[in-house]
Amino acid sequence: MMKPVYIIGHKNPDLDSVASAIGYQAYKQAGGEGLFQAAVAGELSDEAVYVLDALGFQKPLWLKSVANTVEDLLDDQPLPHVHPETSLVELSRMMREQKIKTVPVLDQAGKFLGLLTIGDVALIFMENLGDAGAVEQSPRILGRVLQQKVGEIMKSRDLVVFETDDPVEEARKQMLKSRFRNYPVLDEKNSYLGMISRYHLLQMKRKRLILVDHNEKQQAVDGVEQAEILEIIDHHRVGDLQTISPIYFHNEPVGSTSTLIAEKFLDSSFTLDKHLAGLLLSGILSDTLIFRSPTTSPKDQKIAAYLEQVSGLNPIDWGKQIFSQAMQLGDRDERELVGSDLKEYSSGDLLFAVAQIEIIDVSGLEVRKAAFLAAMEELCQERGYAFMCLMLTDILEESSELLIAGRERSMLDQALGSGSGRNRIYMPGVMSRKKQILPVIYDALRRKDLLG
Ligand SMILES: [Mn+2]
Repeated sequence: MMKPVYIIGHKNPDLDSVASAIGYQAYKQAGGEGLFQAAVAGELSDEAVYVLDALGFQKPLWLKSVANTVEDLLDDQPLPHVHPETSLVELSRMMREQKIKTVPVLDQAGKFLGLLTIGDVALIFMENLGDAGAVEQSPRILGRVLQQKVGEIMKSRDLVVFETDDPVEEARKQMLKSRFRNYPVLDEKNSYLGMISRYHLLQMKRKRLILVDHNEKQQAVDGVEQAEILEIIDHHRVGDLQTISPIYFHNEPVGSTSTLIAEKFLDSSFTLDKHLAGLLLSGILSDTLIFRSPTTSPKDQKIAAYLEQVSGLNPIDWGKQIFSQAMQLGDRDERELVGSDLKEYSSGDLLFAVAQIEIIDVSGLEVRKAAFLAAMEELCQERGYAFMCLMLTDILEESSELLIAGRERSMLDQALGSGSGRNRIYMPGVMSRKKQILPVIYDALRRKDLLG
């Protein structure tokens, strides 16, 4: 049971973060350095679902948390087990030869039925011999005892059993309270996976991660502080994650992480297949808003031309198709839409969020703006954002309208707009959250700090 390295993007996974996770899994796997598994930290965006489906990809594994769980305590090799019809003679031999003190009893399908400890076995002998009084009786009694089957004497009640996704902290408390020597670990289908003991707490192997398309703790999968980060590949500002050892950290101001992943294939001898080329191209088109975003770099253009060749997809046509068909605006309420591409940020104790909706024509959203603002106020209340803003970005017109909410929204209004006190700011030429909005917010926060 080898545990994979998870390659995972940010929460509220967008197309670029999903494409780069899948792409980097293929790249690492081609390198043959071990087992890698693309994962996502939340429900996929409509756009990502649409593109994965169109290009024939499975949805990556959804990891709800990477906090330490009982799974991380298990040895790679599970210890031996017995079946209910195993005799006590066989069981005793096994315990002696393998030097084990607790043996699980499983049915033919590997489901857990109970267990036997060396103490249980000793007790059975002692109880049977107990009142015999006469030593000469003992061989006969022993013979009878040894004929018994494991199924008749195993313990199947009052056991402390763990499931793979139980938090380690919880397991630790239980172990200290109950003080058994060993504890069976089962999956949700009651299949036996191994045995853990207090010794395993010291040997715990944390979950291993490669982060793509983000590097801020606030945006990372829950429990990231307990995991081991092996690499980061990103194109955002450098945030606040800390690592214990030096790691491979590739951060470059290009339009998408998919660009960086595709470049790795280009620089290697690995072949990039047609579908994956299409997926990485989609990641670039999505993040650069079909090359219109000011984040677009010459490298994005160059890599996209290469991916166009391999995939046979025309970037402009395919890009428009992604943006026009992907977002299911009609089916979703305002709260869902605001949350679908929302990123949280922190500065000192202050928490805020910037969400974005990018579409071909935003005029259809006019009637929903009041409802968007109400949903945003609600989110600020619930999650403790000092303020939040929603960018309604019109890809063809190359502009955004910003809706702003929260108790400190006047700060945002002053930083971004005229300070007119309105909660809507029209910004021609603004399309990029990270390049045109975030720096302005951080700058305003910094000045506010300086002035006290
Ligand atoms: Mn990205």
